[in-house]
Parts: sequence; structure tokens; C-alpha cells
Amino acid sequence: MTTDRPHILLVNPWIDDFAAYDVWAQPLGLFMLAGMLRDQGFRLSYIDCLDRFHPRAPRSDPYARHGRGPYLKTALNAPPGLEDIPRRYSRYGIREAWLYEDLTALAPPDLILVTSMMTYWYPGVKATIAALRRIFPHTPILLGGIYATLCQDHAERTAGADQVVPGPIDAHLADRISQYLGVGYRPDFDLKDLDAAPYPAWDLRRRLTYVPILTSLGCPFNCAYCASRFLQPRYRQRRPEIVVEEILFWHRSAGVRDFVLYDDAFLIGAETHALPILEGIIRSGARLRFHTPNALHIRTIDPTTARLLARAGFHTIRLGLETAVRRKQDGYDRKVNLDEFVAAAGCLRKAGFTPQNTGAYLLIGLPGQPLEPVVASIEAVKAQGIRPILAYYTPIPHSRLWGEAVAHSRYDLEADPVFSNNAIFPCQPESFSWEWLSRLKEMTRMAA
Ligand code: B12
Ligand code: SF4
Repeated sequence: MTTDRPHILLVNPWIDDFAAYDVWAQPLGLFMLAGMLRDQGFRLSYIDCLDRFHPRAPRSDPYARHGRGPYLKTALNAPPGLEDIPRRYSRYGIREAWLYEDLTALAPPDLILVTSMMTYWYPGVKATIAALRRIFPHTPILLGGIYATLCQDHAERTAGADQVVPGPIDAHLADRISQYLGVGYRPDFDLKDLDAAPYPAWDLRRRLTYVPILTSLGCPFNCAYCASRFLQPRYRQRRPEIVVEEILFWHRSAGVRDFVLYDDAFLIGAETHALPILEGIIRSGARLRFHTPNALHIRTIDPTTARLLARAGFHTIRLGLETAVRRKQDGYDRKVNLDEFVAAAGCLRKAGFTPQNTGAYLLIGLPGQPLEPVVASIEAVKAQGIRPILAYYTPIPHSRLWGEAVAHSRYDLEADPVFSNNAIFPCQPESFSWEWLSRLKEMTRMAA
């Protein structure tokens, strides 16, 4: 690497919310981009506003809960319109003064790339960009990621970046980077070929307590409440042997044991994708743990798959059930029915999975959704020895349910993404109350 190459600063912004926790959440898109840029010889720096292991942060056990853990937080006023929510609003991540110190210590960058995740976290993105501007007033700032893609217009009006760059990494992005840096940037691999890309530059992180893995991009389904199809229009899988190589690379070079699958659809076409990956991991003899917070497809779990998941070290299993009581009028998705769930649960139990590490997501707070089917679903899941986990619905622009969500919400969802926060149940049914929520949560408890 030559030092006269431009210097690019990558930034993971603060989160402003009623609650946030590091549930194995890393900005994978930004690290993929970092891997590609470093491969071209750019000098990179990384600032993580969510760094749980910042030298000035109180000490915490990095390996507790397989890498998960709490962010630091600083109390904030709730955004206008949300003052009546009976929960404290905070900025999650490092203290503002530490960010200024860390930025001041850096060599001035030629370009800053900021990522974004949940749409309703944008106030944290905006505050991060304002801090970057204060220290580096002349450096162009590009904003990409999920919020930038789902709410491009809002981001252009609000976030304070020089340019909002929606969508996946493609040739246009390479052109824009070249334009800002005044040097030709042309990755020497095919951007459409997932197997050809360099690994995400995870080594830029202070501590590698876990590593996210993406074995495929996108999803062949198109559930009404989800934006996966808009974010990644084409479903693509990586070659199994390349995925296994990447996992073993991080294990052998950095001692990583916990791996987190970020796929939307890991088990689709399992015969030629997931099963060879699991077999490759088993063959390697490495003692690893895998977690699937983003949920596995239930329909594809048969005795062989369950057995291989267990033998490969899958530890935290989450299943995308959404409801066990399908009503004709809902039509939200047709991913799985109750019989298929019961069959999959049986396979998982037989393979040794217990309620301690196996949970099924149940969606609550959908527009017009009554609470009775949620209660019935909780019971149906528990009856199978699986832990019900309530997933609060967040309305997502460009999903098929967005229009209905806008019509049902007590907030003006189109005016401000903060109103899409799932913690406030923006589309709550008539029968909903905070007391009801506590009762539902109580019902999900399983006997030890
Ligand atoms: C992995 C994942 C998670 C992980 C954590 C990820 C994280 N970093 O926080 C887990 C499983 C924990 C999770 C949880 C939740 N998630 Co989630 N998650 C995803 C998922 C499947 C993939 C995101 C990802 O890493 N993609 C892969 C990378 C490569 O893509 P990318 O980040 O988009 O980046 C690309 C571009 O944007 C670009 N890029 C990225 N940064 C930058 C920066 C610059 C400058 C540029 C130029 C380009 C660029 O490059 C990348 C490559 O193409 C997305 C769906 C999806 N298909 O995208 C949902 C998604 C983001 N999640 C969503 C939701 C709703 C949730 C939950 C609220 C679910 C719930 N009800 O509990 C929780 C929230 C928990 C939390 N984070 O605190 C929604 C977002 C909703 C919203 N309003 O914004 C999504 C879109 C799924 C959906 N239902 O449609 N999630
Ligand atoms: S909810 Fe899951 S299965 Fe449905 S489209 Fe989204 S990622 Fe695919």
C-alpha cells in the first residue's frame, strides 16, 4: 500500500432510540466496502460511534453472551411528537467528547463514508455527520446504507451529507468515489460476483468478539412487511466452499469462535448451499458457534438439516414463524404453516436444540392485527418446546404493507421516519395497551 493514496474515513454512526443493544449488530455493508477499497490500496481509518470497547468506556467482558452486550448511553429529549412515550430516549454509543478527541487525532481524510441502518435511527446519523463536519469542514461526506436507501429523499433533505448514495455497491458507487477523490477507482473484480469480492475488513474493528457472515444476498420471498426485495432485488448465493474458507480464515487468523449469519434466506436451496456449508464446517473440525438472529426458514428444516446444524455448532436458532394462526384476510406471507412448524420443531428437538437457545419470532403490532391470534400463537409455539419471541412490527417504506401502515398509524409516518420506531407500536391495534404488552411478554416465559 502506498501512502500517497487517498485516505478514506469510514464511520458507523450513533443510534438514537428508546432502546438499543448490540445484538450482534455490525455494519456489514460498510465493512464490505472497506474490504474492496483497501484491496485497491486506499488508506482507511474507521470510527465506530457504537464501540463497546472504546479505551475510555467502562470495562466489560467482550465474550459475555457470545459477543453481545450493552452500548453506553446518554439521555436525550425524545423527538417532537414522541414526548408522551413512557420510555427514556437516549443516544447509544460513545460519548460525544470521545468522538471529537478521536476525530481530532486522525490525519484529515480525503473522503468520509457514513453508513446507516434502521430508518428511525436517522437522528443519530444526522448528529454524527454534524460532528464530522465540525472537525473536517472541507471533507466530502457520502451517506449510504439502509436508511439512505429506504428514505433517500428524507436523507437528502435532513442528514447533512454531501451526497446520499442509495442501493448496493455497484459501478455507480465506484464512479462517485473516483469523482470525489479525483483518482480512478475501478475494482479489479466483477462487482456482481459475490465470490470474487475481498472479505469485509473486519480487522479494522477494535475487538473481533464475533464476525457476521453473509452466505447469500436478498430473498426469493416477498413478504408484505419486509423490504428485502427492494434492498436487494436479486437473490444470489455464494459458493459453499468460499463461505467455509472465510469462516475458517477469521477463526484461524483472529481466533473468532462466534459467527452470526446475516442471510435473509440461508436454508433456501439447502441441498446445494447450506448443507455443503455445514458439512464443510464439520469436516474442518473447528469448534465454532453460530447464531441466526435474522431467522431461518422453517419449511426447509428436516431431520438431516437439523442434525447438521447441531453438529456444525449452531447455538442460537431463531425461526421466522411470524404467526401460528393464519387468517385468510391477512395474506402477509405464505412462508410456513403450523404443521410445517410442528414438524421442524420436532426435528430440532431431536437434534438436541432446547428452548434456551431456540426461539420463534412472532410479529405483533401489524396494522389491524387483533391480539387474540398473538396469544394463540404464543401457546402453539410453547407447546412445541420452542421459546416465543415477540418481534414488534416496524413499518418500512417500499414494503408492500407500507400504504396500509400509513393509513392505520396514529402518526404521520410519511412525514418523519422516527414515527416508524417499533418501540412505539405505530400501528397498534385498538385493543393494545402497554399493560397488554407486559402481559403478552409474561406469557412468552417458559418454565426453566
Ligand atoms: C442483518 C440484519 C439484522 C441484524 C443486525 C444488523 C445490524 N447491523 O444492525 C439483526 C438480526 C440483529 C437485525 C435486527 C433487526 N432488524 Co434487521 N436486517 C438485517 C438485514 C437482513 C441485512 C442487513 C445487512 O447487513 N445487509 C447486508 C449488507 C451487505 O447490506 P447493507 O447494509 O444494505 O449495505 C449495502 C448498501 O447499503 C451499501 N452501503 C452500506 N453502507 C454504506 C455506506 C456508504 C457511504 C455507501 C456509499 C454504501 C453503503 O453497501 C452494501 C452492499 O451492497 C436487513 C435486510 C436486508 N436484506 O438488507 C434487515 C433490516 C435492516 N432489519 C430490519 C428490522 C425491522 C430489524 C428489527 C427491528 C427486527 C425486529 N422487529 O426486531 C431488528 C432491530 C434490532 C437492532 N439492530 O437493534 C429492517 C429495517 C427496518 C427499518 N425501519 O429500517 C430490514 C430492512 C429488514 C426488513 N424487514 O425489511 N437485523
Ligand atoms: S420476511 Fe424473511 S422470508 Fe419474508 S421477504 Fe423478508 S427476508 Fe424474505
